[in-house]
Amino acid sequence: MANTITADDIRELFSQAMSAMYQQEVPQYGTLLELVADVNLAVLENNPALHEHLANADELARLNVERHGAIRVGTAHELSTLRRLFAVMGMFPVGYYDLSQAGVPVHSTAFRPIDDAALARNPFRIFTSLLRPELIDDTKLRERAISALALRDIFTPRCRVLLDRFDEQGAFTQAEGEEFVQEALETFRWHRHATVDEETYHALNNEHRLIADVVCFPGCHINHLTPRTLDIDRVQALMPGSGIEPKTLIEGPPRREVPILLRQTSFRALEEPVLFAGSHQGTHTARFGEIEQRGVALTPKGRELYDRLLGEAGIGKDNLTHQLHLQEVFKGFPDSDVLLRRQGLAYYRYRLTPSGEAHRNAIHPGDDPQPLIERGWVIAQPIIYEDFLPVSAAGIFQSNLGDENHAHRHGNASRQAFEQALGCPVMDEFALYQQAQDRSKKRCGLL
Ligand code: OOG
Ligand code: NI
Repeated sequence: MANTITADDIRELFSQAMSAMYQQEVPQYGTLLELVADVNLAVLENNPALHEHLANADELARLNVERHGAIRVGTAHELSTLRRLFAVMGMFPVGYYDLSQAGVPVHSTAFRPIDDAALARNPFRIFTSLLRPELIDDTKLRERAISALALRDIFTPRCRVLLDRFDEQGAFTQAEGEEFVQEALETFRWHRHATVDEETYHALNNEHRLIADVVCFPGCHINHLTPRTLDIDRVQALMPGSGIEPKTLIEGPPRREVPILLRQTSFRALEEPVLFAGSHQGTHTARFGEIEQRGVALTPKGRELYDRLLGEAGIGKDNLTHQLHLQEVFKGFPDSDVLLRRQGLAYYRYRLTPSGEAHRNAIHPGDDPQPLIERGWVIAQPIIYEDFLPVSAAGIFQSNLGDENHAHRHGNASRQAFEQALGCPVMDEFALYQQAQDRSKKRCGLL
C-alpha cells in the first residue's frame, strides 16, 4: 500500500483533535491548560538543568500536550470495539484495575503505546472503565440499565466501516487515517440529549452517579484530559486563584528528590445542562480536568513498599497536612537513584557513554552497573511510569462523584470477565518495564 500513515501519526492527530474538542466543550479545561503552561515555564526558568535535560530529550516541544484521558463504557461489545479502535492508534490494553474495592462499580484498563519509540513520540493513553451491571443491587434498575445500553451504538457507521477496512488492509492511507480520526472523535463527543427520561436518570443516579453517566447518554464522552505539569504542588495551590476548584488532595506519593510513579490532582466536575427524553431540562455532573506528574516505574518490590506506606499514611483532611504526613511516612522509601537501583526498587534504562563505547570489551554480561556508572562508562536513566494507580484512580473517581459512601460494596476483582469482554488479555505492566530495562542492558553488554 502506498502512502500509509503510521499508528504514531494517527495517535498524534487523535490526541490533538480530542484536546481541541474538549477545550471547546469544557472552557475551564482551557484555563487549566494555560495555568499548567505558565507554571511549566516558570519551573524551567528557575531550573536550567531541567530545561537542558528536557531539551536534550526532545521533550520541550511536547511538554504541554495531554498525557491521558478517560472514558467509561457500558458493554463488552463497546469495550472490544474500542480495543480495535485504539489498536489503529498504536494503543494497547495494559494493566487491570479493580475499582469495586473503592465502591465504584467498574473495572478498567489503560490503552497506551508500549514500545520505547512510540512512548517517546506521543505517550497519550486512555484510561477505560467498563461498567459492571452485576454490581447494581436493584434487579429492576439493573435491567433498565442493560436495556438502555443495548439500544445505543457509540460508534458511527463510517467508523465501523473503516475499522473493518483497517483489519483487512493492516494499515490506512493518509486520507483514511485522517478520516478515521474524525469519525472516532464522534464516539467521545459530549451529548446534551440524554437517551432516557428524567425518572430513569434519577433512579440510576441515585444507585450510583457513575451508572447514570455511563448508561444515559448516546456516546462515551471523554470525561477528562490530563496534561503534564512540572510542579503539581504549585498548580494545585494556584488553581483557586484562576477560578478552578481543585479536589482536596493530591493523589499518589509525596514530593521527592527522585519522583516515583504518578502524582495527580483534578478540578471538580462541572454541572452541565442536559435534556432528558420528553424534553425535561436537568443537569449532569461528570466532566473535569486533571494534571499529572510522573516519576520512575517501580519493580514489584518497590510497588509493594509503596502500597504499604500509602496504606500506613491513610487519608488526610487537607492537602498540606496530608503531604507533610506522607513525606514523613515515605522516609521509609529510599530517595536516590543509587539506592533505588541497588535495592531493586525501580526500573532504569542503561546507556553507554562515548568512553563506555570505547571500553565495550571490558564490559561483560552480569557486571554490576554501579562501578561502571561511577567510572562514567554507563548512564542509568529512570524509566518513567506509564500506567495508573488504583487508589489514586479511586480518589479521582470519588472526588467527581460527590462524597456518598458506598462502603457496603466489597471489592471483587474479576480480571477474567474483563478480559473476556475486551477480547484479549491485558498486558502486564511490570513485564513491559522489565523488558525495557533488559533491552537497554543488552545494548550495553550488561546482559
Ligand atoms: C477515571 C478516573 C481514573 C486516573 O487518572 O487515575 C483516572 C474516570 O473518572 O473515569 O483517570
Ligand atoms: Ni485521569
